Amino acid sequence: MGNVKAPKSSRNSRGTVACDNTTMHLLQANDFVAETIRKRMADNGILMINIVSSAGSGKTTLMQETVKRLKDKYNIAILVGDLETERDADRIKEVGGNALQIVTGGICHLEAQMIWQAIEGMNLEGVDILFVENVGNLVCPASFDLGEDYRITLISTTEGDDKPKKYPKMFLTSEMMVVSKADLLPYLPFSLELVTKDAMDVNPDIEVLSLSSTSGEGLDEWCEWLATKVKEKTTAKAVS
Ligand SMILES: Nc1nc2c(ncn2[C@@H]2O[C@H](COP(=O)(O)OP(=O)(O)OP(=O)(O)O)[C@@H](O)[C@H]2O)c(=O)[nH]1
Ligand SMILES: [Mg+2]
Repeated sequence: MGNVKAPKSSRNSRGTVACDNTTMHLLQANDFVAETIRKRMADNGILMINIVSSAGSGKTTLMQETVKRLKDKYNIAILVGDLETERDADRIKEVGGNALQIVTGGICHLEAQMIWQAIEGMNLEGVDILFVENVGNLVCPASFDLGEDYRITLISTTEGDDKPKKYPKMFLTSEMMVVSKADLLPYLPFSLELVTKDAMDVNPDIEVLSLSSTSGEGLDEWCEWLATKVKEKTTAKAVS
């Protein structure tokens, strides 16, 4: 296999592949749809980002701030997953964002099939970035590839700095860890150094960025990172 990584659904923190069972077959079906989505995004040059975290880590607030800062530069579409209510999509629309709510009706994660159904009903013409705000849950969404280019895990300073080693699959399958609510760092026993070390022990390739949607610190770096990735995606489409 060389450097080829196992699909995200079957990766675990011990570097082995999960055994063959019914759940694995379901995950393989998910991976098939995810690859179809990935190809569609590549054909359209759309950067797709899956935002995952525990409930309340600041995903929707970050989406709102991202829309406010980048809506004149990029065409951004956002799919938002929640068990119930359209509240998050409404919050994003309030700041001028193009958002569509996926109500999972009790399911604790988004699956590739849900994304496929949602994008069937969307006009993706001219879209530069498709964000998916996953259901707030640090466990189940780790197993479901949605066809994204990047999976980004938010961990807020209020959750405690011990999460990467307690919920390793999420950090193992993410390309970036965003430490959110950085404005609260002076008031909390949260070590940026420790959370970074633990996340890199789990996944040595993970990028780390700390930011606050409230104070604005780190948001320039966040927007610059997005701009770099949009450019890479557009260039990849141009040469394909
Ligand atoms: N101090 C501080 N509070 C924040 C920040 N970002 C979000 N919050 C607050 O944290 C709470 C949860 O934020 P949301 O953006 O709704 O979190 P979420 O991850 O989308 O939540 P779910 O969708 O329910 O999982 C809200 O009260 C926000 O105002 C931040 O950077 N600093
Ligand atoms: Mg939310």
